[in-house]
Amino acid sequence: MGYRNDLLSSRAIIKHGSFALIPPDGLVNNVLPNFEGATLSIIASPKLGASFVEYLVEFEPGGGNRRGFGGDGVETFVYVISGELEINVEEEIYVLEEQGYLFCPPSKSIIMTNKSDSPVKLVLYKQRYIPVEGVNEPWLICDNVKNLPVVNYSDMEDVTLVDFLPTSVEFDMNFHILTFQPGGSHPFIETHVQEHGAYLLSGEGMYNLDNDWISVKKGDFIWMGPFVHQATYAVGMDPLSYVYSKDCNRDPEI
Ligand code: UGY
Ligand code: MN
Repeated sequence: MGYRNDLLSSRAIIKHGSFALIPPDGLVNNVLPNFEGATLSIIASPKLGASFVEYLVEFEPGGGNRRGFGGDGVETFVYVISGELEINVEEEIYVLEEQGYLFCPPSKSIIMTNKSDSPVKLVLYKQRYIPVEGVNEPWLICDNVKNLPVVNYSDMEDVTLVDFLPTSVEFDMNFHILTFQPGGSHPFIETHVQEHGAYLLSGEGMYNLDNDWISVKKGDFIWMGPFVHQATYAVGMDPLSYVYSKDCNRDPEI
């Protein structure tokens, strides 16, 4: 990297407990036990105010986590941005290609290995599962976004939505992809109890976060905390698209 060649500046905005915009250029590598051959950044954690932990991970060929990630009440989710990843859950083997994903229920852990000869880049996520009396544990889901239905979002043709997990009450989280054609926007500014961890897969937009309009683009990560204002206009030439988490199906504790 070497010496700086300009004034130090950043588009990052960190508002603990409210929202955060984390562009890729400020990310540093976090070394974690059991992750080998990995370049990894923690992009959301309870220290920020999030109730989950999210990571951007690149495993080089031969890299992985062979000790097991998640389990003991912690559910996990993997989305492959590029490359190919092998995941073992107990005796089963799952091979995730680009846009492949896997949700692992809280009683099981995942073993991740890059058996290919190119790097694999993924979004990794974990959250403590909230059990409910009389409701069964969720089940493992592994699929590829290419197989999922794409539906119009809120009766608009220039905004589309993909849901990754069943809307069934066993699941207390979901992942989705929202895509806005240039000029497309949310129909209103949302304010809701659920949190999001959103990784921008393509395009550019003006995003309203806590009622400030902020430029965002491909490669950025946005954490949206409970009740924070949120909505976007897509700008530029390419569709604005992001893969994001959302907690669901649970009555808050009092
Ligand atoms: O699902 C959502 O709440 C989504 N519409 N939020 C967002 O895009 N910020
Ligand atoms: Mn939302």
